[in-house]
Amino acid sequence: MKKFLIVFLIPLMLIKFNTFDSILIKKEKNLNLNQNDNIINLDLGGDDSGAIIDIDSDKNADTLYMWGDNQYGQIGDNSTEDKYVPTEITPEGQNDWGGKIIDLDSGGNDNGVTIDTDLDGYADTLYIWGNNFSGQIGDNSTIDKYVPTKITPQGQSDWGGNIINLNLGYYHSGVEIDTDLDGYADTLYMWGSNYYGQIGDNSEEDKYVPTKITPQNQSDWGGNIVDLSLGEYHSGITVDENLDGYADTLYMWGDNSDGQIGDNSTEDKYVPTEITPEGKNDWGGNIIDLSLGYYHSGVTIDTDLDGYADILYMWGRNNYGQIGDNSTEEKIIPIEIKPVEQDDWAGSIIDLNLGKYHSEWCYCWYWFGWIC
Ligand SMILES: [Ca+2]
Ligand SMILES: [Ca+2]
Ligand SMILES: [Ca+2]
Ligand SMILES: [Ca+2]
Repeated sequence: MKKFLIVFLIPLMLIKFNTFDSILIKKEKNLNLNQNDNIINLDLGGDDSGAIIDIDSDKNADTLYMWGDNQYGQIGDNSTEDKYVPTEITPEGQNDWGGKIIDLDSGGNDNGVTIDTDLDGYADTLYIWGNNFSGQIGDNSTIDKYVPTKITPQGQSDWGGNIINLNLGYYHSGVEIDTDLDGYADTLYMWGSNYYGQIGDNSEEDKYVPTKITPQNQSDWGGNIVDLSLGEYHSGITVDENLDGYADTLYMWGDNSDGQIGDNSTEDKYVPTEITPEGKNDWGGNIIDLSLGYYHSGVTIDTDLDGYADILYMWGRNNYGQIGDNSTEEKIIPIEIKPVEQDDWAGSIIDLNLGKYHSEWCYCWYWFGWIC
């Protein structure tokens, strides 16, 4: 019998959906939820919250509710007044989203949704709103947006393919696009704060519009993009180079002040830089999960190729012992982490989720005790 293990590094901030459900059901009156309505996704970012709901019970989300802090217009209701109950949000002048809501993602003080307008099952349209201090909305300005604002690459009316994944960081943003419509992302756009090179375009100028990113001297990623993760000021992506459906290659870039890039240095990286464990040319298996914390990073690896991760590597800031190597010294290259006095995890690692040390502690207490 295979035993499964869920690894939570830094606190218990990944809370099961049924916890969210019960909280939301208490707000049933405000949400107008019917018995058959399904909560498809819930995302918490900054001090605001959002849920996407399937009202017409076709198993696809169609309705967005937002509530909480609205200082930067991140609720999207064309105001900056905090909302104390879930408030339905649509694009300006529209009664609905013009399609199915595929994904909701929360950045620091901005929020975004991807929409499938032609109902082929894939998102094709992106809206973002809220704080735009570093151009993280991507509308070629730094003016906060109080309503959902449609975003496309500069000079383009669409994304040239399907939006596979939206990832909003605190001050920078990214989307993965499937341009050849094979179901796998192949193209990465990033925008927003670039102070540490976290956009990856070999500059440190903020980007106010989505900017296509590839590894240096390459015109593409050499495979399918599997996962994008954004830390506070650093970025990482996993790529499936041999096209077997599993990521095998990791690129990291941006802030490296604590070694969170993992290239055995503390120099910021302005272009995607391939990372492997010390003394190795590859990860010795498939990369199952990539997660970037505030100033640290981690991946899980499936070494016996059964589809489940069995090894954990971590690196970066370690001032609170967040690396887990029984020290508080930063690690500038990926090192393998095991439980105390064990040779392995005695099971498969199902999920890896690194904390953003201030904010996600806060969420934890918010949900358990409404203390924040
Ligand atoms: Ca579509
Ligand atoms: Ca593709
Ligand atoms: Ca692969
Ligand atoms: Ca395995």
